[in-house]
This record gives sequence, C-alpha cells and structure tokens, in this order.
Amino acid sequence: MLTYYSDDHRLQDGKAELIDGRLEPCHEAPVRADIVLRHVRAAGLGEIVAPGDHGLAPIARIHAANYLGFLQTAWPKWVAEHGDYDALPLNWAVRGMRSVEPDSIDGKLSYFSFDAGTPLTAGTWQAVYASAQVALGGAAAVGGGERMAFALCRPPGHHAAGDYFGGYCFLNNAAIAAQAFRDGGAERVAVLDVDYHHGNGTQTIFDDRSDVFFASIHADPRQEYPFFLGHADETGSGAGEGATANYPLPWGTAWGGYEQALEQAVGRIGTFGAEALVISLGVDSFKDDPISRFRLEHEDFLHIGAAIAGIGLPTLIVMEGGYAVDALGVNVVNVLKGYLD
Ligand code: SP5
Ligand code: ZN
Repeated sequence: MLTYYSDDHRLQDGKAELIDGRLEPCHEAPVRADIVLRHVRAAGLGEIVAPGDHGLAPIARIHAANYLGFLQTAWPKWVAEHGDYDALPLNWAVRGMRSVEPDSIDGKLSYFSFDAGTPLTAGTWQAVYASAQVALGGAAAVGGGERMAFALCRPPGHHAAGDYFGGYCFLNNAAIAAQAFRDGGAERVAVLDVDYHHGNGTQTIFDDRSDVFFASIHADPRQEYPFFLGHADETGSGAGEGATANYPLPWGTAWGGYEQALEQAVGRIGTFGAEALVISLGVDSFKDDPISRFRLEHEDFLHIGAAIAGIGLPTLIVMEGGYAVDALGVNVVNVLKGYLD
C-alpha cells in the first residue's frame, strides 16, 4: 500500500485554540503527522510518496471561489490590523442576522468560519493546499488501480464546508478526493466518516447530491461538537434524499455500540452501489483522546480496518482527527493493518 504525505503540513502550527474557556495549545499540531508517519514506516506498510501538484482546479470543484480567495489573502490583512499573531474569529451570525460578506479582515474571518478553535496562520494556505494535494495524490493512485491508499492529510478536512472553516479544518480533503473520483469516471462514490466528530462539512457539501453517499458515525450532536449537524434524521435533501446516513452515539460508547453502527453504515454503502470509497479516518474515538468521550481500545481499530476492507471497494483512507498523540500512530496503523490482513 502507498502512503501519501507532504512535509508542508508543518506550516500550519497555530499557537492556541479557544477550548473549555481557555486559550490552550492547539491539539491539532505538527507532531500528529510526525507520529503517524513514523509508525507507518516502522510497520513496513509500504512506500511513502509525495503527492505531486494537481493544482487548484480539483479544490475549486468543492470550495467557493470567494472562500479560496479569502484563505489565500487573509494573513497579510490580519497582520496589517493586529500584528504577527494567530488570526481567530470572535463572533458569528446567528438567527435573524444577515450573511453579507464584510470588508474588514475581522468580519471576513467570522463570515468564513464557524468556531474559534481553528487559528489561521502565516502558513495555513500552503499547508492546507498541500494537505488537499496529499488527498488528490492518493485518489489518483486508487483511480489508477491501487486497491487502497492512505492520505496522511494534515490539517484535517471534514469540518470544512464549501465556504467556511472550523474544527481545525480549512479544505475538505475527503470531499475533494470524492469529487476527484467522480471526475475520474466513477459514477457513484461513498464517503464513510469514522471520526469521533460529525463530518458536518462533508455532509453539507454532498447533502443534495445523489451521486455521493455520505455516512457518519460520531458523538451525538446533542452532546458534542459540532452540535448543529449530525442527527439521525438528516438523510439528505432534494436529489440527495436518502444519500446521507447519520449514526449519532452517546458519550461513553465502546466497541459494542460502535460496531453495530459500523455494520449498519457498511450495509448502506453496499446497497448504494459505489465504485470508490473515501474513508474520513479520525481515531479520536480512542478511549484516551483528550477532547473526546468514546472508549475504543487499540485493537478495535483493527476491526474498523477489517470492516472497511469488507466493503470491497477501491478505497482512499484520509486522515482526519485523533489527539491522543502517543496512541495516534498505533491506532492509525491498526486501521491500515486491519484493512490489509
Ligand atoms: C478534525 C477534528 O477532529 N476536529 C475536532 C475539532 C474539535 N474542536 C472542539 C472541541 C471541543 C472539545 N470539548 C471538550 C474538551 C475536553 N476538555
Ligand atoms: Zn474529530
């Protein structure tokens, strides 16, 4: 199997996120990718490959032009206003307010985001562009006949929608890859999101589409971030009605409860008739994850990998969350091993 990876992930290295009422060191940090890469190497799972440059066009298939323009130009505007320190939004439009793009950089940051946990920095654009290229490199390999590839994306992507960032995500790598499969000739593509948090960005992007099935297993939004999407009654809209499936699970869920949801999601993907599969792989469902409340053990990730392999489709596994840094490498490698065995 091939692992796609770019060193440019290092360029996203935020100082702090707003969490639990405090500005604390970012959980989503460069060390995450370093550890996963080290464990993939040590496990002898195959070559580590640079993605090459697939350009902006496949990213623009998913993200709005004004949003991409904002991401590329925000940093110097922020520095001119506030100096060389992380850019963080501070307030958002809610019920009854208007969605008119402001002129000032502070207003634009609010307009194009949904939380204060996702700092935009000097290197953000270069890092997120490279992360999307990693996903595109993996998608090209799978489209070219590889059974499975691993895109070691960082920053992650599944919380990013067409025109907003949040949840440590700026560009939706999994959605960009799924669209690349479509544009490469696959009639139907499935995305299975096993990150602890609901993949609100991916769901929003494909909500009204019948050609991309989205299934997500995650902590119940009644209890957990991102709070405002991921309920079981969200099943897609318009032409996409029936092409979304959500499996919200309560805090404290261990393998028993998780496995049932996974079996159901896998069954739905089988019925859908996809030609390619994208996995949004978060391992923040691990029992010791510092910001999450599921209870999966190391070996449960082997079972997740095996269940994914059982779907029997050409598969791109895209890295999303997972913040128990010491355990991250083992858990990700277990998914990959579980798939390959
Ligand atoms: C890709 C990904 O996994 N993004 C997750 C973003 C989560 N950000 C908000 C986390 C809020 C956590 N609240 C509980 C903290 C426990 N101290
Ligand atoms: Zn997550």
